[in-house]
Amino acid sequence: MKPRSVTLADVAAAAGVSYQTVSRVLNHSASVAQKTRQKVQATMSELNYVPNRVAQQLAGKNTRTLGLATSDLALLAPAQMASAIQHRASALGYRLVIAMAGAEGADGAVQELLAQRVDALLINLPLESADAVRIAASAGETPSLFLDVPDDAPVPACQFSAETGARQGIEHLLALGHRRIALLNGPVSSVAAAARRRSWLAVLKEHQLRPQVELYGDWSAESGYLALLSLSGGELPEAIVVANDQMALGALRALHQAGLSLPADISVVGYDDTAESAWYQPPLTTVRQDIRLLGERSVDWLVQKLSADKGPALLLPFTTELIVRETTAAAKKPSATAAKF
Ligand code: IPT
Repeated sequence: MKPRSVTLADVAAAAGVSYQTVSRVLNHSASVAQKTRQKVQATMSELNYVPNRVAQQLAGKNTRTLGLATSDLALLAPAQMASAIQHRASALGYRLVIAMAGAEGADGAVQELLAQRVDALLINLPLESADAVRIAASAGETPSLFLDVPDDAPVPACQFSAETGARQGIEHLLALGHRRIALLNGPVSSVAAAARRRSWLAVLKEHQLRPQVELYGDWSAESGYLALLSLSGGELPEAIVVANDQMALGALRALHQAGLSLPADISVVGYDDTAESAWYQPPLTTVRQDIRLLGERSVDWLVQKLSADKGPALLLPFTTELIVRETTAAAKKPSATAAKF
């Protein structure tokens, strides 16, 4: 016979507290004294008590579940964001349900999460303002926080200023004396990629410069590698500013294969500073978005919104930081730089 599973009432009896107290501990209520909480938790683990989340959900209005609709988790930045969000959510007693946007796009992913009765939504998908507004409306009462929308989108958003970030990368190259600068842009479908490109072009214009060449990739290392191969035979730029570190990784590989050494022959600056970027060869100079911090703050904001009568203040854009490592150096004297790729 299957042994009877341990119930909440069993825990209450063994810990010598009421049923309600055990329930409050499970729901992370602040009204339980520290000592009582510890006693209840110790009893739960002694008895191997496994809370029945489904029953809890059916009994209450809240499911203590957050939903994350995200870009493809095969990409490092969204994956590291999801990791930070999941850690923070569990620390605050929330479960996380993830939906990657597939063929159904953002709307499908959000509907899938709403069907699982999530309390609130995080949306890390590149969305134009009008799409974000439509999705926020389709979520009805469920609070939503957007992580990849234009700066002026009229929805709650938590993100880095693409304008400042892109400026930091390219101004670093200009300050080192580089003038013949190539852009390796992200995909045209990305709002953030478009914003980074706009900012690079604006900075170049301020210096009466234009990009030597514009290349496009899809954020992956392979696309960065292939984009650089298309330069083959042309005049080598002095520097390349890249819309993310993964594409920079592929670019580094192509440059290495062409027999060029960094930063002596060419400078490269990336964008993101995902955890791997310090381990590239050479270690990558890049613009850091503290993705972990952003993920944590996003969860905090939503949880605060769920628990307070008055919503928390709107989040201001986060600031990026230039991290100078070993892929950038001062421009050479003009005569030495007109090498072919
Ligand atoms: C953006 C990253 O910078 C880029 O590397 C790529 O992973 C992209 O996400 C995927 O959508 S960060 C985003 C919050 C603007």
